[in-house]
Amino acid sequence: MRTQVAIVGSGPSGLLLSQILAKHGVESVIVENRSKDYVLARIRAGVIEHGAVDVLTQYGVADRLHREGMRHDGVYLQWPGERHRIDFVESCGHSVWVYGQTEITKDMIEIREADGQQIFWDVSDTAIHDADTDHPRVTFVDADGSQQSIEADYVAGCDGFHGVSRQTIPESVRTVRERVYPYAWLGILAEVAPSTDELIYALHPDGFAMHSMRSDHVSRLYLQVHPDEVIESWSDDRIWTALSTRMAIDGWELRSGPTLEKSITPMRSFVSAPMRWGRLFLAGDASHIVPPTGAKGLNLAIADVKRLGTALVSKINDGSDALLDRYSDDALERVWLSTHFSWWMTSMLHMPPDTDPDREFLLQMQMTQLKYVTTSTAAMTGLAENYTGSVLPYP
Ligand code: RFL
Ligand code: PHB
Repeated sequence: MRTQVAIVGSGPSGLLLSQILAKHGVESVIVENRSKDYVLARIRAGVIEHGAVDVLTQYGVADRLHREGMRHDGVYLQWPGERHRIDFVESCGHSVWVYGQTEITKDMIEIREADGQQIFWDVSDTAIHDADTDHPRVTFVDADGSQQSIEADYVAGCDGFHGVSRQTIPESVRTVRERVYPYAWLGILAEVAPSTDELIYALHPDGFAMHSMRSDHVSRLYLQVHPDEVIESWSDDRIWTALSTRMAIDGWELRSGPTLEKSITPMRSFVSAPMRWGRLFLAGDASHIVPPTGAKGLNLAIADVKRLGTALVSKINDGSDALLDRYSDDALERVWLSTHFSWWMTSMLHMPPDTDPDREFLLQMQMTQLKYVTTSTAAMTGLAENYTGSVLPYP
């Protein structure tokens, strides 16, 4: 079969790209190696920058986000005995929205399918061929076991960190910059009303803890754990006790409830550049990963895809190469800004391992940073403009 843009991956990046292209009359086909049910159930991000909300709104996929999402005008930073609020609106004039990535994905799949988008679910053996020529191809085995081939003008690699797109780019062309953190996040989704009006990020001698939410009756919470921990050794009781201890503050109580999901995620910063090789363009987690502490992963994916979609439309509809040629360099500017912010937030809020020879020094740096960022107007503004994604304009 033939299409204008072959999209590998039906996560937020691939779905949004197909939506942007369709709005400008450009045809695409998506191939996804998981089942639709699996993609619809995957639980991930929850915080959306105002600029990302604007992009989703502009492309007609944010109606439910505007009805059900929660606008947050600030965030709490905490350490034992103290909880401080950073007011985003006062500091930088912007807010963020709390609305699950699971819901964004669901909304986009519904809209794309209603629009007639071709999505191959449950494929295997995806491979990208001849991306450095004028005739790239994506081959795969479909859900029925038939071999398929898509000839396209361009290929968009939107297949996340473990996908095949990035690996298609020869090692000799790619530069990887990476940091693997000596801790992981244990996350739970729980059927209980949030115990807070805004997100809490807490540093505690037992490790980091954080309280987020999905709705007025579903909470999302995280604990710093050792990267080798297995979820089986964390009973609900153990998790709630750890959360209550690490987030304890006088006059406040953490409500607990049945867990709907729990999992452990390793943490890394990873950037592979360039984001283009010939007619193959990478977007989102396929090209870069950030630790979740700054809530940047999904937002970076949305910013990449807005930029890539606009550039592809400009080339395909108007014959202009200018935006496509600048895509990688321009996208990487925001990638590095968010990589820095996520690394900074992560370093400020997680307990260094007992084995770190610099542990006592690092702890002192963390407390100094936390006190500074919660008292200096300039430092608060820095956090607020990075957290809300307002340092750089959206493309
Ligand atoms: P995704 O979502 O990984 O989607 C890639 C899709 O490609 C498919 N795929 C393939 N398809 C075909 N052939 C192959 N060979 C394929 N290999 C893979 C996959 O099945 C999948 O459907 O990447 P995308 O679209 O770039 O989106 C990125 C975001 O999902 C990610 O950055 C965020 O979830 C990160 N993240 C957060 N980001 C935020 O902005 N705010 C947050 O609050 C936030 N919290 C989080 C997070 C990620 C987390 N985890 C589990 C990694 C919290 C957690 C716990
Ligand atoms: C979430 O709601 O899942 C979430 C919120 C903020 C983060 C990371 C994850 O920094």
